[in-house]
Amino acid sequence: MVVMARALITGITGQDGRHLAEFLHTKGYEVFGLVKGQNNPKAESIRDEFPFVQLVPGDLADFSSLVSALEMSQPDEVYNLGAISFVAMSFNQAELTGNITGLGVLRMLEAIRLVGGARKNPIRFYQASSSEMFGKVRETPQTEMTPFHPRSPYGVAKVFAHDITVNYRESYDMFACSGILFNHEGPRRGLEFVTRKITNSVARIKLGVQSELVLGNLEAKRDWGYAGDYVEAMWMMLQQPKPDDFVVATGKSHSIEQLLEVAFAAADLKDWRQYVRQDQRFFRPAEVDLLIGDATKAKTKLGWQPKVGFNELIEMMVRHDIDYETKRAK
Ligand code: F7E
Repeated sequence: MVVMARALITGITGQDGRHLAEFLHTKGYEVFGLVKGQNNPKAESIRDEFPFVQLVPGDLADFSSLVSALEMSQPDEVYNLGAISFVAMSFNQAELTGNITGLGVLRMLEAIRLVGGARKNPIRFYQASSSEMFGKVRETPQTEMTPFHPRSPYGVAKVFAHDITVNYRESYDMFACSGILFNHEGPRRGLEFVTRKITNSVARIKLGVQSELVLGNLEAKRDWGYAGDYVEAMWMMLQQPKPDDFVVATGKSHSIEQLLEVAFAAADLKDWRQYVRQDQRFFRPAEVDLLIGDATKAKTKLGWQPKVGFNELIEMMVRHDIDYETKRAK
């Protein structure tokens, strides 16, 4: 009898949770997704789009709910993708961000120690670490060895989460890995993030339902890759003989201005400057100016490679948003 591997994903309703659920399903996994709240509309959309996912109630703010979720799902692998993930929001809801994005990881590690301790095969744990931990960067490009200097409550919470994951690996010999993922995008990205905000606005401008696009800092540079490529790296990390941490990035950086250039051109709109206005409201109290990752370790040890390039990614998102907005207008 073939026994299917079992995976529990937190953050199943987010962009990465959806990509990972799909990916693990194609690999033959039984997929469980942690969903919080009562009558959660996002959980409903998971039921509709991914009927193979078994939803388990629980919240990263509630330790005993994590214990129950692990007992219910009996996972071989836990992917912790759940977080308050919007950097701008973390400045206004710093305590909540610390509690979910930071302490939530400690609760999950403790729950795994408690429930997984008695198992023959230890539960393997993946933590979604972030390039935001590098913040005011100490070196370029950034590697697994680059010191952290976070610039937001989100970044600070992710540093705690990263360090506690390393600490549990070293203290309790847990199979715990962190993927230090640089920005990763796609049509499933939330509209609050800059790539999707731009590609969706471009689509709406093209269709004549929006006239301007209001943004913050256009000079920031990010290493943007495709989310579908990045979830494969998460899975690869948990298939290694030993747990470790890996940077996942494309190695190429672009400014928001370059992003605007590519996005407007993808919809045959000339001169993005005539549509874009800057407003103080979208600037952050402290900014991360430049991120560019060196994924050599992931390439050599995991055999991971990004497949989708920057222009291809933005063009894919603009195409998707033109379709999406055309359907919405009908
Ligand atoms: O901002 C600038 C903004 O919100 C990118 C998350 O997934 O990646 C993401 O964090 C840049 C920043 O992503 C607007 O100031 C200008 O410099 O798309 P974002 P992020 O903050 O880089 C990392 C790896 C994560 O871990 C996070 O969870 O764009 N920017 N004008 C703007 N950003 C937004 N959102 N909206 C604007 O109007």
